[in-house]
Amino acid sequence: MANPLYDALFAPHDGNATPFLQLADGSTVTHADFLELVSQMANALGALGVVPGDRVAVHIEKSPEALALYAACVKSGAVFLPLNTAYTPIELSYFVEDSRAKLFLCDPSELDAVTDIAKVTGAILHSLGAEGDGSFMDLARAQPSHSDIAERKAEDLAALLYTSGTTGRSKGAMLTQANLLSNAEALVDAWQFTDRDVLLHALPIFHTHGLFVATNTLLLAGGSMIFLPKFDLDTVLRLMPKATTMMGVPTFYTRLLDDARFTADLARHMRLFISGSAPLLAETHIQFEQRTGHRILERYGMTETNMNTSNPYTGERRAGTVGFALPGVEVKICHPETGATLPQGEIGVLEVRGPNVFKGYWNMPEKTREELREDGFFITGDLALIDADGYVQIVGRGKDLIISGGYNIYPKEIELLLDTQPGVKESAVIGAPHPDFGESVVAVLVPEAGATVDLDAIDAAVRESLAGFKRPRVIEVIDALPRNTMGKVQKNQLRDQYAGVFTN
Ligand code: MCA
Ligand code: AMP
Repeated sequence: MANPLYDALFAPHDGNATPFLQLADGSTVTHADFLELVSQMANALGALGVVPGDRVAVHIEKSPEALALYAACVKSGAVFLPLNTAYTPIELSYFVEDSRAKLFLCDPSELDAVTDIAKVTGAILHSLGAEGDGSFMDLARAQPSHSDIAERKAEDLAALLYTSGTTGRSKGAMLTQANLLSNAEALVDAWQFTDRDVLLHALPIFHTHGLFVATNTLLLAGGSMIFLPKFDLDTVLRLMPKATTMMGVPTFYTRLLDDARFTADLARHMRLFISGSAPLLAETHIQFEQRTGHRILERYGMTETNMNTSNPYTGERRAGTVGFALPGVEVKICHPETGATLPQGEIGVLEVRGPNVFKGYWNMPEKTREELREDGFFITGDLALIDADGYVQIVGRGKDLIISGGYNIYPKEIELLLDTQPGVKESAVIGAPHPDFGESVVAVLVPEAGATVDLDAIDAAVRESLAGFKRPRVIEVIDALPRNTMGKVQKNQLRDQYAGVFTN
């Protein structure tokens, strides 16, 4: 019997009384404790009729139990489908329905709000709370603490992660066991993780960054994590002296730099700071080095591909670049229309191929064909160049995407909602530079002739439908959207016009 991901990440720690998770209150979860809970949860999944290949959708707060659930899915062959805790019930219904999840686990506090979703989709509904409470935990605790490891092949699905799309409809990226394992192996090697490492983990665990890049890498290396519910500056500053490494989005680093308590002394014993999910400003990189003596290591990835490139561990970590392709991964810069490979130094669309690249979009064969070439190259939609020394620079996005504090926001989803609001003729949503989040959302509305738009009502409608991080922080009302001769909205013009709304 084989289950490559479980065998590599989890099985080696079975029964070991070594520390795995150090919690904010000072308590520790050992590998043995963790894996015992994983077995109980795997048995609970079995008791609910979950079989290999079934999707388990989870909308639960970060906790050791939530992480154990990921491991339990791997162990029992289920496909783990984590969902952003900020999603509203309206957003959740799409994911549970589209994935045809067998089981939907929610926070105990939202049971009432999501009962209908389970009814309509036929998913079994259980709860799991951040304090280890909830009906699924009751079921798990009543189970034996040994469970079988489901047989899985390298190409079998381990996770389904939804990523928003330019049409406003999210796509489920199908990630195989081999995708996740090959990337964890590459990262342990590239960033020299060992069992002596302690990772300061303040990222959410419903995205690639906090779930796979952080957790899988540390599990494979045998290290431990200071596992925090969220990025809370005071807690991060308090616990940093116990860590050796940290992974974060650029907002983590700008928030640290904005606080005078973050000093070279506090970061003295740290081995490595890693940044990704959004561009790290060269200015942040430089300030960080001036303050601490550490050069942040920036890397680049996507939900569909895990990590693609990284600055070197030894060698120059170059500000404004995302380094070189990871071992086993190929990157090339292509012409946006023809797909032809461009000469070194030219800007084009970055394409990537390797064992890290996903299997395709769930139930969207056409989308898959559009973005994943027959020869295995995935079209990222990021605009990039490769400099004379081989460093990849992400210079922009060919896709209409806003990245706010590391969360991706597709304007189309917000525009579709705004366009249906009373008095609104049309809308355009853009990102503008934001001092804390890197970028934040601006909505530009055009009213129907003679109508006045009720901005408070619009804000309320957005809050009801969409996760808070997608909410436009500024709404501007104008007479007409700028268009080119073809009638296409000129978002670049709007971006220039509103570039200073958050910074001036
Ligand atoms: C929270 N809020 C936000 C964001 N986060 N608004 C805009 N952008 C955000 N990112 C809003 C909430 O809606 C709320 O608004 C208010 O801020 C306070 O919420 P809270 O949760 O307390 O915020 P926070 O703790 O300050 O969170 C900011 C954060 C967090 C720490 C930057 O967003 C975060 O942990 N981001 C990491 C995202 C991440 O892991 N990305 C990886 C994606 P209101 O008051 O109106 O209710 S994976 C990926 O991209 C690829 C694969 C890769 O390369 O890694
Ligand atoms: P996601 O869809 O959440 O996986 O986000 C992936 C996108 O985040 C990529 O396509 C890039 O646009 C962006 N991204 C991730 N890491 C970086 C980085 N280091 N620099 C610039 N953009 C990045």
